[in-house]
Amino acid sequence: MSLEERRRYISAIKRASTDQRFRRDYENLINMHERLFFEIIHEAQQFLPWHRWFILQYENLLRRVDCKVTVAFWDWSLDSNPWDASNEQELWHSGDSGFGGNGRRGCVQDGPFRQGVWSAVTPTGQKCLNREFRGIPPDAAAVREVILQNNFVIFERELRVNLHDQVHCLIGGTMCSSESASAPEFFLHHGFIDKIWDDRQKRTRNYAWRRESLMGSGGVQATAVTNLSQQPGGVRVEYEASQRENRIMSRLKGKSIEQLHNTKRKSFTNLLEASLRLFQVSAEEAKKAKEDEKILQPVNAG
Ligand SMILES: [Cu+2]
Repeated sequence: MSLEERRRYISAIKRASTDQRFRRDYENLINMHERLFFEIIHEAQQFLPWHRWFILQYENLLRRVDCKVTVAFWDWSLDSNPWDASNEQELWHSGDSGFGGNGRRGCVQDGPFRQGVWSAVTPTGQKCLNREFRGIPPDAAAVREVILQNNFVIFERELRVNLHDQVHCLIGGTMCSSESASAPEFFLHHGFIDKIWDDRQKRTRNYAWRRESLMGSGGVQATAVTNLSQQPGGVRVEYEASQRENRIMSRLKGKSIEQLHNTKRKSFTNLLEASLRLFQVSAEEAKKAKEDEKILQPVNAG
């Protein structure tokens, strides 16, 4: 996004979360995620379609504020220094086109969502937005390995546990809690998780979703959101790759999982116990995720 687009996106979030006209709907939406946190929305059965539906509800709300806004995504796999906030181009910059940076004693102290200027909505009241950056997210080669996974059950688990759960807790603070949806970066992270699912859907659709209602959706079927070009309400979604992504992908495309695994690259942070705990990953699933991680990590750590 250009800096101007980012400013516009941020001001739409701020208006949706503070303006009387939108505030009630915003609270209801954000708090729904907290209420359902320990239900099947974070299990294989509904994780991907539920969050795709949830992003769309959020986008629909933002579009009532500003009809030209769409939910953006943050590709954390492309940043060699993911927590950099030193210049305007960085997500975590303190200016009005950035999301602000790391918390100090928890609370975020700079940028448009800083303490005293903006509060996170939670079921128990308003709180400062918390962040506790730590570690290195999985890199582009690891993400590519996940996309190349032909077995849907393994793909879904890697995407959910190794990528999604993990990055929630690498950002830390609010994002590593059941109140995570109240952090504005929640939707940037989920936009990217959804894009990865879409990237695999473009490769193969070797999985049929069950006809079942998504929790709390008032009857929207999981199957109603699986095709990104035909979302509820006549919405068509396209994820646009950045130039950076295209550049990096031109080096990775055509490589097998095995070749990616053997490519010399930097390793990333191993699964945090905090993320396994938060998302209540079962002992059996955690064991498999740790096995998968050995394949996603490079054999030749640079
Ligand atoms: Cu969630």
